[in-house]
Amino acid sequence: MSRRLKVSSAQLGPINLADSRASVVKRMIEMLKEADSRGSKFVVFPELALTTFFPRYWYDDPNEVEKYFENQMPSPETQPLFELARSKGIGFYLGYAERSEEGGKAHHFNTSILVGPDGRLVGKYRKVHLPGHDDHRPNVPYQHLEKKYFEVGNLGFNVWKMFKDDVRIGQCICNDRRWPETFRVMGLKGAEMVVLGYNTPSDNVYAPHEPPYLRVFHHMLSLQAAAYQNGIWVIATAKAGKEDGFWLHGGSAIVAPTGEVVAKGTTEQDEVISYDCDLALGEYIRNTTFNFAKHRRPEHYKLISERTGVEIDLAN
Ligand code: CDV
Repeated sequence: MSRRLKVSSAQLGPINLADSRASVVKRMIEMLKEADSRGSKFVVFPELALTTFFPRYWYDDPNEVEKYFENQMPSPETQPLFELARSKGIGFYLGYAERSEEGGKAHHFNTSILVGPDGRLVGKYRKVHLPGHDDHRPNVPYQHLEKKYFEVGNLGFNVWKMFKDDVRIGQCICNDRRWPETFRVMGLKGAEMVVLGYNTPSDNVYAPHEPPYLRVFHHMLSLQAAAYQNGIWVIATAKAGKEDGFWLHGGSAIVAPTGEVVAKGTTEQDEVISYDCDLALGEYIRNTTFNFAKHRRPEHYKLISERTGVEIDLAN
């Protein structure tokens, strides 16, 4: 019997500041129903899916930013989504801003979770690669303050088994997808599929000469390279469109282990794309070109885990 998993990526269009969580969850529920009508068993929602992409805004008062964070998951507003998914036997990935109390202290993370088809929490991830800055730069059209509002994730990159076929699924968030190390760690842990959500501005405020088409090209390049180089399925879901005038690109995609794009969003609105993934497809890649056990040479990769930034280090 072949192992297959029908997945859907449920892209969200813009969420403006005035939009309530309840209204967003309503939209997510409609997309979950659409995914169910197509026979999907797994739905991937975006990064920070419940609110606008708030790290673009500077808040002087730290208490003001607390309104974007969830103290528990499921929260009262997301409970209907969890209930519907469980009643339909659908698992999902959800990104949100997490506030947790640990060691008597409040912590803030950019988090995603995997929820099983029985409604139970399977696994949690806290974003490792936080882009942007933590200082105030009022002279740019928008800021990117993930380094101010979130701590670096402390759970590492993990892989969990899900669904009746024990599909090995890893998760990461947005900027993580640009770093090959993210996927290689999960590849080494036996991932067959990696899922992620993202919020990516269409313009690069710190390099304004970069055109929007290049932003989408680099996004796709990262997904396709990661899929092929690890022989895994990659599902990536955007929050897209103009949030109070700030433009996030779409391009939600399902990428096969061959590196080929098998489904891609065509809008910057709420949109579901689906594909029936053959989990055996990556095996030949993982057994030949990227047979890690046979061909990797970690003795020559040490610098990757020892050095963060470039130090000019010439051999002549
Ligand atoms: N949410 C993100 O991590 N966004 C980044 C932007 C800032 C480049 C990304 O890598 O898409």
